[in-house]
Amino acid sequence: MRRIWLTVIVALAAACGGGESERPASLEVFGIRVAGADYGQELHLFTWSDYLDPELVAEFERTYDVTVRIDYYDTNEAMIAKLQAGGTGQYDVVVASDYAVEVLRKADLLLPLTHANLPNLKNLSQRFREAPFDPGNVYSATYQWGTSGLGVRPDLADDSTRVIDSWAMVFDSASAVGPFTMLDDPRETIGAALIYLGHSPNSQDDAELAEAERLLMEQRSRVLTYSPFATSRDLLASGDAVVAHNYSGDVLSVQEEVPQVRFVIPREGSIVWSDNMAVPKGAPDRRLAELFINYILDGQVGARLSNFTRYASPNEASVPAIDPELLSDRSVYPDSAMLAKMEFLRDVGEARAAYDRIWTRLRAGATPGG
Ligand code: N2P
Repeated sequence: MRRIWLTVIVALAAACGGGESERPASLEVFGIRVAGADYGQELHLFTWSDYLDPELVAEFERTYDVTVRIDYYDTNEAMIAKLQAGGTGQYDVVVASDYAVEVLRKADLLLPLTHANLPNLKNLSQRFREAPFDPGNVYSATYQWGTSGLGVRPDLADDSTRVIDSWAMVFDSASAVGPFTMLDDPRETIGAALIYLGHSPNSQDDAELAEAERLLMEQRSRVLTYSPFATSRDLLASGDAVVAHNYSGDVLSVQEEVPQVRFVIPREGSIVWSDNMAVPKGAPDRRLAELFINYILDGQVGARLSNFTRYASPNEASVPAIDPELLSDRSVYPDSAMLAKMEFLRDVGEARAAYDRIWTRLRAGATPGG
């Protein structure tokens, strides 16, 4: 029996006659009491695609008698650009990666979270309550976390014994095992090159960035395509790509269809990231935004979310209900030795322009005529 339904207290039935809404005057669920009059009809969410179980959306809609409208993006840069171009007033909740929270906060595009409306914040594990990009969850609450690495099809490799846990499979032509894709994402792909060269993916050093650019330019003619994570996932599933630079969960989700797929965290290190829920300045419905954030932070809901996305949960209260196979998968939950070799992306401040220039030069020549 679901505890949440037992704790639903419907204080008053909705006014009958003329009222079209079935919303109760007040309800208490997921640890928070709210008056039906305190929030509107629609939640506008801006997030990565394939990142939210439709059943959770339906449950949230039913519980609060609202409609959820979702817009999707493929990279933090696309999301930031949209919010900077006046998109803040369009969304109640935006999901942003660690360094992107920093960028949005510095651009003054976020509202502080009302902690009194978020009792489930306590469920976040300590490392996500004190994350360096937003200590104390002043502006953000973690949604999911994961790593970036290489999805591999050993079954299709030229020689499966040459499949290794190294970025060399994409950066060193002699170590290639088949066609490969790179993420169409500046921080991820420049970051991977920096890591392979032994540098930090947050480097602000001109010489290191120039070295990374040379490596990427040299690699370019061998890249099957620079693609968003969803396309990379599909190319790995179809076998067009034998190696795909991608995020952990989007690689693991291919296993349902193609059990041979593996996610490799390269031995040189890689990027660990978190995605976080935040409320943009100008959000049409801040109260509803916080109801949604609190809902996602519920222990049961968080477990269902991870079981759907195949990403790691930041929610300690979710652990007992997470699929044990997922929980014991070291490519989903890296051990401390692996985590020690991984770095979170940070806002690189002034060096943002240098990353942009490298990316523009790289991508300008990426496709014939492009
Ligand atoms: C979308 C997951 C993208 C997460 N399926 C990247 N931070």
